[in-house]
Amino acid sequence: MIMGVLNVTPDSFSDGGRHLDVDLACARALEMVAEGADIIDVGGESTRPGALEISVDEEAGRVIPVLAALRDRVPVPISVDTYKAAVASQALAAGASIVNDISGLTLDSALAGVVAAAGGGLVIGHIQGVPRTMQRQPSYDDVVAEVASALARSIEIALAAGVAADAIVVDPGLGFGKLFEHNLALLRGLGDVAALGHPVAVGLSRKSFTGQPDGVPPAERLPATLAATALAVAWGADIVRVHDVIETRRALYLVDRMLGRA
Ligand code: HH2
Repeated sequence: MIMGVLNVTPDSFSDGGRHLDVDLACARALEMVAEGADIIDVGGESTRPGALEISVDEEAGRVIPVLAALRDRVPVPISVDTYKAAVASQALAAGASIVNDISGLTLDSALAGVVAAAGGGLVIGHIQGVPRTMQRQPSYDDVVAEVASALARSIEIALAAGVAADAIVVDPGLGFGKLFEHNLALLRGLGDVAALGHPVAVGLSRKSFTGQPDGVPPAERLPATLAATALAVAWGADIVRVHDVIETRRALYLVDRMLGRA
């Protein structure tokens, strides 16, 4: 499945500032659906390395009007990209049916209960630290084992709060407190994440590791993004979170055919 990224922020590293206006955001959501997106992921706070946390009111003020406008116009599920229970609760009431928590329930302990009460879906991501400082000194002895066991702990918390087992997706959190080699190890080890028994999402679209070794800027990272996305799907990703929906759809058509899956 393709999860199309819609950042309603001034500062996201790739699409920041493009969809701050509600009409522009809706237009991009509808465009992504027409291009083949299976889920639209609406975010109101950038979690790029170094990003500062914003208030609940500021984040909700960005995403809620967009969710309300999309509610009856978008024929696919909408997720809200937030780790804050107070934002998630308003978003679920406004039309989102999935909460995409990059922190895997580590930054706001009330989030699981909010998702459970609404009967929503939950994407559990992995992060080491918090966005502001996560890339300063990420450190692991065995990144794949540590991420898998942290995700397993978060799954337990979600289940204990009443989130349905079949509504949980796991995500290794590429770039969230991870060095280049950590991201590569996690991609190679996606099978261990899949072994947790839930669908696996990955977000690698235009992230800085796709700009190596030349340090190319986000606008020039699509070729490496598509190559890595193809391998991620072959290695176990079920959902890919991307900025470039039509390009991904075309690439994955061939990948699925090559894998004998379609
Ligand atoms: N990455 C970002 C945001 N949300 N959600 C999931 N499940 N997985 C990810 O890897 C992931 C995510 C960061 O990317 P982006 O939204 O493009 O940038 P920013 O945080 O600057 O808004």
